[in-house]
Amino acid sequence: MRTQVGIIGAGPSGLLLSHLLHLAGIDSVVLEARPRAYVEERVRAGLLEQGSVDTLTEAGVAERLHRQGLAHHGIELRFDGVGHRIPITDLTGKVVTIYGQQEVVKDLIAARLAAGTHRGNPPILFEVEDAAVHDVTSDSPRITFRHGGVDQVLECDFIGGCDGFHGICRGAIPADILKVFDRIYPFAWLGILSHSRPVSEELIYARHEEGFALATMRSDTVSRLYLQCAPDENLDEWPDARIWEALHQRLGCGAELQEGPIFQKGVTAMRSYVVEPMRHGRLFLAGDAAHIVPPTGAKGMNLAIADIRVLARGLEQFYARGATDLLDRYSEICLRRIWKGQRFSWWMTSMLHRFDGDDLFEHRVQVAELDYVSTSKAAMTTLAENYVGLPYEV
Ligand code: RFL
Ligand code: PHB
Repeated sequence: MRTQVGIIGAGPSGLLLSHLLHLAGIDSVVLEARPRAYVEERVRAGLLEQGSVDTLTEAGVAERLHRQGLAHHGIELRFDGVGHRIPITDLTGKVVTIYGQQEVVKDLIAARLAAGTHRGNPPILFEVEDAAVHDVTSDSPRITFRHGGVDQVLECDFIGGCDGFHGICRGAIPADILKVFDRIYPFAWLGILSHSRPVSEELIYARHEEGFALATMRSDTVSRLYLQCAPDENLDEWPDARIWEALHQRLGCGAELQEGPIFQKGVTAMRSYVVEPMRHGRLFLAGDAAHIVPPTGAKGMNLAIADIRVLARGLEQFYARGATDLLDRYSEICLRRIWKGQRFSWWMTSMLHRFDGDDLFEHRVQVAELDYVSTSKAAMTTLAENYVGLPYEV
């Protein structure tokens, strides 16, 4: 097989890259390890920055997003049992939108499949095994893989390494070139989906002595709720009743926290991780393949979308007029935004979680910071402009 851009991974990064390239008349093939149903049902992020919504809208894949997404104009910070609203839209003129990541993925897969086979190539191959990248520092890199029991080679001009945190592309950059920045937090999030009315119209981020809690949603009838837990938390020790009890306690809620059937449960590790550079020869890493953030700032999928904007534009300029300047600056441009996203995610995480329960100094400083952020217009604006997303460079 031969294509212009070979892409590994059908998450938000790989699918959006493939779609934006298609709009620019550039061919690509996406190779995905999992079945289609699996990637379409994988429950993850839910909050889109205004710029992410604009990007998907301009790309023509946001019709359902505009119908079903929930626009939010503020968030609540709750500490010492009292809620404080941060009026995001009043402070920034922008909104954030709740729309499940798997819905974005479904919309992008539908758009790619609708485009059909091109020059004999399918837009996406699911259930690909043993993908490996070769000759990435030459002008003709290759991806080898197996599909349906048959060994295959995909020859291309460029490779999009969009295979997430556990993918293989990052490992193709030699260790003496790759710098790794890593911080692992001493806690995780237990997340659930339940058929119940959301606690409030807006998200509630709660700091509590027992640990952090977040009340978010997917629709008017589906709640998404998170609890800080141990990194090695055993879900068997969390029957539904214990989850509801902890949520009531940490959110400080009465009847407004409606209990309902829990239909999904999972534990997510919390980590800040970045590699530099994000490019090696003709291999470009994007999204979680190059960086992950703790979910407290809701930045993961949004940073992935921002990377892809730069990469797609760079490839467009290359194919239109042989220009490489944007591709050459890909890593540098993306990393400037990524590090600001890292800083914001780390800061939100530090302010809201229980680290060492016995450290009363830390406790007082956290509460002072929350108090400051919810009373100073300057501090609130800092939170709000990061939360809705900083302006794009490209
Ligand atoms: P993905 O989505 O992990 O997709 C990578 C794809 O590559 C495939 N793959 C391979 N395919 C072929 N061969 C191989 N060897 C392969 N290895 C892997 C995988 O099967 C997969 O399909 O990465 P991508 O596209 O970069 O997207 C990143 C986002 O998924 C991630 O940043 C967000 O989910 C993070 N995140 C959040 N981000 C937000 O912007 N807002 C949020 O509100 C938010 N909340 C969250 C989150 C992540 C969470 N979890 C579970 C990690 C909340 C949670 C709980
Ligand atoms: C979500 O809706 O899943 C969500 C929202 C905000 C966050 C993290 C997750 O900070």
